[in-house]
Amino acid sequence: MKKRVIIIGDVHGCLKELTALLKKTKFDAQKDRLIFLGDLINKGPDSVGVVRFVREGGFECIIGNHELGFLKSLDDPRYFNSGFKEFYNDLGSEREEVIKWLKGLPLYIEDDNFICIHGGLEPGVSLDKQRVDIATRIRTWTASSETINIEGATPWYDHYDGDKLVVYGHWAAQGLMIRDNTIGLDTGCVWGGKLTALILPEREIIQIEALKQYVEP
Ligand SMILES: [Mn+2]
Repeated sequence: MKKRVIIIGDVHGCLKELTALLKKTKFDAQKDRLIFLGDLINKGPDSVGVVRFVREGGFECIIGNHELGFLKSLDDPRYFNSGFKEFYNDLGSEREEVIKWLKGLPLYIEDDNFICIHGGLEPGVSLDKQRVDIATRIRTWTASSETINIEGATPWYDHYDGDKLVVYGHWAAQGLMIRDNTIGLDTGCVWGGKLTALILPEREIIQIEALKQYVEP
């Protein structure tokens, strides 16, 4: 059995930072399990390179709202924005394979001791019933209206009382958020922040500073 589980927050095309971060963790593909929290693509300099690294390495990845949005935009031109167009064009000869791979990404990964999901868990909904549009985007939750992400509302994790550690990304404005049973790992690398890895079971945090600010928050 692999000894360490290394979980990486939102990469958004920051391949150089990813390479440096894995080096800093002393990642060993033979010994470590490597999991990505989704949002590999968009905003940053090398989305194709990041996807290639994860896909060709056979590493695990869950789907983020940016992968989901990209797949939706292929069916509905209204969502095919400049970022998605660039990624689509840059994929070149890999395009068909990558689209197939993205379509196969799971919404979550569940282990004996942890759950990985991009945004978070919709309160009151079991893991296997989580809705993809919500679980990839949720930050805050308002019980009465069933709406999500109203500013100032309660974070979804305030409603989570499970024993399994939930590891999520997506909330770069919040940054690294360590609680007893939830850990948020999106530290805004593409905004000039950091790229973060969590190592289980020790709960060790390892980070790399962004080389630059690629986009404005
Ligand atoms: Mn996201």
